[in-house]
Formats: sequence, C-alpha cells, structure tokens
Amino acid sequence: MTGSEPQVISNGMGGFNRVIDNSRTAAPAQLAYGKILDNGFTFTTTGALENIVVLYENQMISASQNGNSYTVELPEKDFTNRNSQTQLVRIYASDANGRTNDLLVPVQDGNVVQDPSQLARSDFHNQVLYFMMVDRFLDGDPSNTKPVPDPEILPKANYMGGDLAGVLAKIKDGYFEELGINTIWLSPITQNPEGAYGLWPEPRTKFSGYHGYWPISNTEIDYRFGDEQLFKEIIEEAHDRDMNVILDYVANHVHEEHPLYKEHPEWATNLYLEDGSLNTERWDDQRLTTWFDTFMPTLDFSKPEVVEKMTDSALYWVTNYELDGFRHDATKHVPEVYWRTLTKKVRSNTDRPIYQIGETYGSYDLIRSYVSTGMLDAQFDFNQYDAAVSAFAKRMATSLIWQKHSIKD
Ligand SMILES: [Ca+2]
Ligand SMILES: [Ca+2]
Repeated sequence: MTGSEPQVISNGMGGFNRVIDNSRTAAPAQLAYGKILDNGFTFTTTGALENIVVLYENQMISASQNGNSYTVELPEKDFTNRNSQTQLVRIYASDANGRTNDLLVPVQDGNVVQDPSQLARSDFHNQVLYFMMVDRFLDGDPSNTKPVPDPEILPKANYMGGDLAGVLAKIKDGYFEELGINTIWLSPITQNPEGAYGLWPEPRTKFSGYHGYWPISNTEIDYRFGDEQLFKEIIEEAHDRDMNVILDYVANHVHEEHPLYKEHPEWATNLYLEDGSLNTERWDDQRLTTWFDTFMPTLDFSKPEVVEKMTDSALYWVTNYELDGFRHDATKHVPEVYWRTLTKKVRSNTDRPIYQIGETYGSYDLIRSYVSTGMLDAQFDFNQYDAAVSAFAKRMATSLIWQKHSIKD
C-alpha cells in the first residue's frame, strides 16, 4: 500500500473493489504530439524513456532523440494498408515506472494527415460510435409492436416497440450526422423468445427479451424489429451518408428455446460443477464455461463442431449483408479458437474491411489477449471508463485515475 486509507472504486457492475497499489511510486512519463514536418513529425516526453518502439504499418522505423523531443522521419518506401488509403504510425514507450501512453499518427502519401475529412469511415480509429438498444430507440412501425402478454414482466422490462424502421427513419432525417456520428452500433437483432424469464432480486419480477441478448436464432431477424430488407436498407442508407453499421452479436450462449440447444444439448457446457453447485455467474473462476442464467446455455467451444457452426452463423451477417463489423458480446467468456476461426473466415470470405470490437470486463492483460493479428481489432476499455466515471461523475479524487492505471497490468 502506498496510501494509509483504503480506497474503493466501482467495479462497473454495481459493486466496489478496493484499490491497492503496491507496484509503483510514480506514474510513467506521458508522450505528446509535437510538430508536423515536411517528411515526418516530432513528439515529446515528460521524462526519460527506457524503450521506444515506432511502427509504420507494423514495420519498425527509427526516432532520433534531442532531449525530451523525438523526430520521426517517414521513409520513402510506401507501406500499404489493406483496408485504407491511410497508413498508421504507432509509438509505444516505457520508462522505469512502466508503459507510457501510446501515440497514433495517421499518414497518407508520406504526409501526416492534418484534416480529419481526409479520413474515411473505414479508418476505424476515426469512428464515433452511437449505441442504441433497438427496442428503446424509436417505434417506426407500430404494427410489429408486441409486448409479451405476461403480467409477471415488469412493464419497463417489456418490449417498448423500437425497431429497424425507427432506426432507418432517423438515419434518413440526418439525426446521426447532426450528432457527428459515423458508426451506428445496433443491439442484437436476432430472434428472441416470447416468454418471461429471469428473476430480479428486487422487485421480484421477470423480464422479456427486449434487449436482444437471448437468441433463439443466429440468423433470423426478430419480427418485432423488422426484416432482412429493412436491415439492408439501413446499411445502404448509412453507407450513402458515409457511416458504418456494426451489429452486436451473441456467440457465447443461446436461449434454451434455441433449436441448436434442443437438437444438441451436448453442445452446451454442464450447468453444474463437479461439486454439485450451479455454474452460473461464475464470471472469473469458470470464465469460459459459466452460464449467465439457468435458461441460457453457454456453448462448449472445446467441441470443433460448435466452433464451426457458430462462426458460420456470424459469417452470414457479413456475407449476406454489407455490414461493417461486429460488437462481440461476452468476449472473455468465449475461447480464442472461436475468434481466430471467425476472423479467418471473415477475411477469406469478404474483401471489405470488417471491424471487430469485443466486450471484456477484466484486467488489461485479459483485454489485450483478444486483440491481436488474426483476432479482434479492438476491445472496450472498462477500466478507463470506470476511471472517467469516478473522475467526472462521482465525488472521488482524480488521483484514482493515476492509481487505476498504475495498478500492475
Ligand atoms: Ca414497432
Ligand atoms: Ca462461454
């Protein structure tokens, strides 16, 4: 411990964790962008660096040091990026206190990009995402609005009527462009069950599948949201306005009414552990096999036939539609073999850039383990999110940001 008082910090799931920093006594140096030069750029550091790696489209180039300033000269050789006119220079460094922040410099035709309008929607670092829960966004078609008629469901946990027609209408009226959005992220749109499930501790009521995370099909669009034609129109209309559409996709589990589970109950992991206890919500110690709830079988990806079937289903969304990518649900609960197989299939079956971003609550090591060549492009950073919420939205000291990031990752 470096401080005498124990500190708590949100775990992002409604609870709190103790912050214990026993690793470092000072924060690492900070890198900052410097000047743009005719043939490159400069960057600065707030302290002496021990290691620096500068990568130009994944090939190492050099940086020359002058005190706390470094100059990067871009080589004449043209490095290509399969997805874009833009190449990226990435700078990573460390000092005695650990990793510094990273720098990312976009380059086109050997010159640093100075105007964001030079970037395309396929330059994925340039994305400004808007997430919507489809059911809660806009009811564009009252004819498909069908709440589950079950009094056990808390009314606010029932279907509200939002649908793809509502999304399309807002794209057409320029809503997202006005907000400066260039990527729309839709909550899952695959068919969900009719019934009432789950049980909240307080109030003790059930809820419906309005959120979309209880798939009973991996390819059919929920009739309450719309159909294939509407989804195609959404993507076409978004592309006409230079926006991406990415889809939230669930691979970790199915709902118990899913035909896959009915036909192959052996494709799910065992609901009970060897000691007879329920393997539900064991997020960390049974990370890959735990069930989210007793009605949501988690798939057993140690079986090759399950990996094959589930990656084919995901692939369908980028071959049948001009979709730009996925937000992958529950990434840390699905093993690496699924992500590698899917990425390989996606790359060999499409010729356009497909963006894959995952959801992983956990350490930086765990988050990073899914971001790599042949796997995902990105993951959400809930650690950063927690630190930002603590700093800007809660009465907690901003020093927690420093502590959070200096915890050995
Ligand atoms: Ca509706
Ligand atoms: Ca799992």
